[in-house]
Amino acid sequence: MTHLASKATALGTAVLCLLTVPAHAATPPKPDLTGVNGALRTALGQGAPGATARIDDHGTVQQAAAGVADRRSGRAISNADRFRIGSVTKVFSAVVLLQLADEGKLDLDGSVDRYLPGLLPDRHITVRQVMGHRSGLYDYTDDMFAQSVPGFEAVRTKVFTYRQLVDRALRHARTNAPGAAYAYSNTNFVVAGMLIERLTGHSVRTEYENRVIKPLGLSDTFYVHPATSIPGRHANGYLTPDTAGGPLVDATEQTVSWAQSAGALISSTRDLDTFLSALLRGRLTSAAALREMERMIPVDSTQAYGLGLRRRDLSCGVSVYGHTGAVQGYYTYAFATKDGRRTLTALANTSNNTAVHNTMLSTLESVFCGKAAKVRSVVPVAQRPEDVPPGVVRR
Ligand code: REX
Repeated sequence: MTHLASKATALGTAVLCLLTVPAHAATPPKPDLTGVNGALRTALGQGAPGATARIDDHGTVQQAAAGVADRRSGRAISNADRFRIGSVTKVFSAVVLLQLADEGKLDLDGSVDRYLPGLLPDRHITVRQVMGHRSGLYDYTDDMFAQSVPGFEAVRTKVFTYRQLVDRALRHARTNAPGAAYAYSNTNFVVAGMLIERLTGHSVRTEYENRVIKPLGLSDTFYVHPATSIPGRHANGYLTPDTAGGPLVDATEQTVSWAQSAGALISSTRDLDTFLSALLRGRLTSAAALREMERMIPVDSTQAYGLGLRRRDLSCGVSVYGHTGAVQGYYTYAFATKDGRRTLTALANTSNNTAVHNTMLSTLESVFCGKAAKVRSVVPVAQRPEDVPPGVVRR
């Protein structure tokens, strides 16, 4: 064999190795910041006033931002702006519950009825089923926000008790028998908030602060319910109306009482990167509790759900862990590699806009699959996963 031929064979073997090593076992390719910037600009073209992304890759931070935080003043949006994180709140609630399990105060396989007697009609519903959206409890936000703008304006300044929210859910038939199927429902994480308050004797605010916010030094993270303002520098949020071409509604000021422990936290891209990395690196719970959180039930061909934690399987074979969030005016994307060493938090300051949502999801491809990302074009409505009720984007 000539020298050249042996080199060619070695190269061939190397290429073959690269192709056969399972992608999840390999280090993900370098983040593609050009792809991220392109996605943010596309989101602007699709109606988002502003969009940002912050990547922390083994301690190296890269940031991108496009558009405005405030349409009236025209102030540019940046990664220093705070915003409403919607369902990323569920990860915080799950962490508190898992810490309580670590302390021996909560049995994940115990019945909710054991801790909150008489709350739910079915005594067989377990804590684990609630945290994994397998309880069958109807999502009261489905009818609350059937009409996006009127639904929002009807609750913008309302203050609900947890029980009122659960009662709204119980007016509807359950979606499945306990444990029988995955069906995403905010009701589950309202029950989670009730469990936290019952087991600790404190508000969820106190528990988020003492167990997560203070220990990690998350200085942009707040639970202010039922106050309606975001403290300090923040991005305004703009709800897209259901009627095409209608004016955006500034939804920044609201109690978010309709979500509470299912979605009312305020944070920043930096704090969410720090939070997810700490969680996945085992700094917030025992290793055993983290494993429970990461035990996933498939949602569809590209997603799975654990306990308050989503997994998304990307086009290059890399899987990422975190959560999406959607409250009026804000789409949030907070995901990390399983080892917590690379994190992405992205934000668009609009919601109820499927095109913007799909574009923002493509930032995950750019960040975790790099230039090789096969960015999927806008998913036709008919192909949307089962856990997305009509009009509510919740992937
Ligand atoms: C509420 C309606 C959607 C939003 C919702 N939000 O369930 C929770 C959440 C808190 O963040 N879930 C996300 C409204 C999706 C998740 O878990 O990933 N939509 C809007 C409508 C639709 O009103 N008619 O888009 O602003």
